[in-house]
Parts: sequence; structure tokens; C-alpha cells
Amino acid sequence: MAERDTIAAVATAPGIGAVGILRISGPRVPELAPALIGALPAPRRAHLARFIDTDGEVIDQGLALYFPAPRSFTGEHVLELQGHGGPVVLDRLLARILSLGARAARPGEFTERAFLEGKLDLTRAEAIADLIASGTERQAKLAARSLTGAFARRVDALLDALTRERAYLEATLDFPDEELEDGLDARAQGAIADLLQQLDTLLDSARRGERLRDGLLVVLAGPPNAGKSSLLNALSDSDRAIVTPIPGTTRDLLHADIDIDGTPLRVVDTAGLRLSPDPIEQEGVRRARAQIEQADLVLWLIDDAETDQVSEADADLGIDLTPATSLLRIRNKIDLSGRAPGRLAASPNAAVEIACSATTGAGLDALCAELLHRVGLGDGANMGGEFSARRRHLDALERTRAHLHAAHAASTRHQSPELVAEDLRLAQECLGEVTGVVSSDDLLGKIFSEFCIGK
Ligand SMILES: Nc1nc2c(ncn2[C@@H]2O[C@H](COP(=O)(O)OP(=O)(O)O)[C@@H](O)[C@H]2O)c(=O)[nH]1
Ligand SMILES: [Mg+2]
Repeated sequence: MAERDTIAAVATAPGIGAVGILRISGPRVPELAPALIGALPAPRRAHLARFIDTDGEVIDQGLALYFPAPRSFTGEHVLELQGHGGPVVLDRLLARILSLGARAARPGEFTERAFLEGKLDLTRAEAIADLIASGTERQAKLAARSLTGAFARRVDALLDALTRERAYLEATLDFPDEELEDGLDARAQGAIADLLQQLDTLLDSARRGERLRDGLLVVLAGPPNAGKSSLLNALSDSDRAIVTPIPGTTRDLLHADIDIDGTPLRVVDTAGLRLSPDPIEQEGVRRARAQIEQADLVLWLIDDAETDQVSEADADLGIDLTPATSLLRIRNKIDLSGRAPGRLAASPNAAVEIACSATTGAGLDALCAELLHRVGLGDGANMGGEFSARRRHLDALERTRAHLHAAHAASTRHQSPELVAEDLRLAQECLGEVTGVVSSDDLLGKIFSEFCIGK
């Protein structure tokens, strides 16, 4: 393998701060250090050092830390310089290091090297980026759990179980006449059903983790004047949307990013769905429908004080909901209708509705609670073992599931163990993509390019 080059980057955020950190990683660190700071520091000890320019001038003075390979973040030799956090001084220092033969690091390149050196798996590497990008406390907590391996450990456990089952099946292929043959199918079926169940549990957790990472898309929809724009304002505690008694006020999509108990939600206000001769409003309605199709949750608002809107409640909404989208009916304006605020269900089996008032705020607590509950993130949700996840992970887990299903079906139909074993092999490969046991250069490029420089 060709020797890697040595990379350098400022690791602290651009701008002015008390401290600015510059990182260097790669095989040339030991030879760079004497020219840069006078000597190679003793490993893992903080040294006060002068950072010296080509002409011997002092650029800055600060701490130098040396982490020899393999005991460093990247697994390579790493030198970290902690100087003062000004953009000019850090630029000069970086220029000096580059003049000594290092190369400017690409975004995520330190973490990518850590992955390639086997210091962390992909879920942990991705969790670093997620932790940095966290917008709510809940996101940060889940990313920290993935960073410490909560996700990877569960994938590894399942991968182990899968490997064992595959090994067992393949052993029987090598000894076809042994008594193993008897009861083999029943055994394999049981074992694969077990694997499927474990995978489903993992997939559930990953789905919740992904929802929390990316935030949920909640779309406000319904007839004009039901109070959608008022509800957006009430939920976001702002005055974003124009509210008037004139039907058809909202045409553009408006959104507000809100945080309910640390759960990130993007709430989108849409034009009221109605037939209108006005081309601008027609376009608004078209955009509203497109948003509804993408929503995780549609809040269908009606004016509880308007009897014809209420009687229309069970009529065709004229919208196509994908199976993944859930719909929650909201009866708004209860300050006018006199209905009590909160959760209501006409009968035990009827869909839950929420009665509230966007104007007085009555019932909004119940709305927020129901909203979280609907997406599996409510109070009752067991978040103990949770972690942050991405769409990429869900994809891989879903493909794993399809192969496990095929393996299960093959064993139920008493097909040859070869076929079952082959499906298990494919399942194993898909599952391995999650942590990066199996990975392509394309995938790695995509993941690490999303990082900031210096990480
Ligand atoms: N009394 C009362 N009026 C409301 C409530 N929500 C909205 N409105 C009024 O209903 C009208 C239409 O509201 P708006 O939010 O623009 O409805 P949209 O067309 O669905 O966006 C406005 O005059 C609002 O002030 C509510 O909960 N109670
Ligand atoms: Mg509106």
C-alpha cells in the first residue's frame, strides 16, 4: 500500500475565539515537528511551544500535543497545535505547515482515515457529523449514543448471529448425508424467524433514530379559513404566516422549524384545498398536494364552529396519502364552538381527533403530545436503547430484511440449503454496509464529504 500523505486543517470553527486548534495527521508528522515547534514533543503530554515561521519569526505560542500512531484519533501520527483563535494567525500557521509538505485536508478526511485505520465503524463516524450538526438536545443525545457504539453493537450482534446460522447451514452442505438433514428445515426456519424478529426490533429503533435526526415533516392542510396559518403561528410562537378572515390568503408554502421536547419538526403551512379560478391560488393548491405526499404526518384542520366543514369530515379529502403518511384530524376554533379541548375519539375504534384553538392555545399541549405519539416518539416510547440513524442505514436494514424473508420462505418450502445459505449471505452483506464491514469507495466519498473541514 502506498504511504499516505500528511494532511492538515484548522479544526476549530472559523471566526474569532479564545483558542484555535490546528491538526496534522500522517506519516510526516515526526519530521515536521522540529522545524515547526523546535522538537517533537513527548507523546500525549501538553507542551508549551512557539510555532515558528520559515524565517524563524514566531507566528504564535500555544500548546502542542503529539499522539504517535496508532494511538490517535486517525490511527496515524497526529500533532495538534492549540494556539489563539484568530483567522489570520491560524491561516499563517496552516500556510507554514503546508510549506513543510503537508496537504490541506478535505472535509471529513480525518474521520475517514480513522475509519480506514479501523478506529471506528461507519455508524460512529456518521454520529460525529450528526453530533456536530445536532439542532436539539434529543438529537445530540442520540448522536452521542451512536458515537459510543449503541447502534454498531446491535448490528454486530445480529451480524454474529447471522454468520453462525450461515456457517451451520454451510456445514450441512459439506456433509449432506449426516443425520443433520433431519429436522434441518425446522431448525433453520426457527433460527431465521428469530433473526427476522431481531432485525425488526433494530429497524424500529433505527426508524425512530432517523426521524429524530432528519426531523419530521408535518403538513397543515384542510379547507380555507380553518386556521392553518394561525396554528403555524401558534406552534412556532411567531407571526410568520399572514392570517386573515379572507379564504385563500395563503398561497406559498411557509415553514417553521420547531422543537417539541427536543424533537425537531418542520411544520409547513399550505394553501387551503379548494377549487379556485385564481391561477396563483391553483398553484398554491398544487404545491400543498405535493407537500402532503411527502409528509410524515398531515394535520387535517377543520373549523369546529362551521357545521358544514364538520359534516364533511368523513368525506373524501381529495388527497392521496401514502401508507407511510399518517393523518390527524384537528377541530380548531373550539373557543367558538364551545367544545372542550384535548383528545377525543367518537368510539373506541374511531380515529383520535384533537380539539383545540389556535387563537387561545387551548388543546395545543394535547396536540403536541399526540403528534409525538403518532410518530413513535411520544412519552410511552422506549427511548432507552435508542441511537441516531440515517436513511442510508434504513435502506441497508430493509434490504437485509428482504433477504432474510427470502431465506425464511426458502426454508419453509424445503428448498435446498444452498439457496437458504445464499440468501443469508446476501442478508449478511447488506447488514455489513451499516457499519462499513462492506463498503464501496463511492459510499465513503459520499459520507465523509458531508463533514466539516478539520474533522
Ligand atoms: N376564534 C378563532 N378564530 C380563529 C382560530 N384560528 C383561526 N381563526 C381565525 O380564522 C380566520 C382564518 O384563519 P387562518 O389561520 O388564516 O386560516 P387558514 O386559511 O386555514 O390559514 C382568521 O380570521 C383567524 O383569526 C381559532 O382557534 N379561534
Ligand atoms: Mg392560511
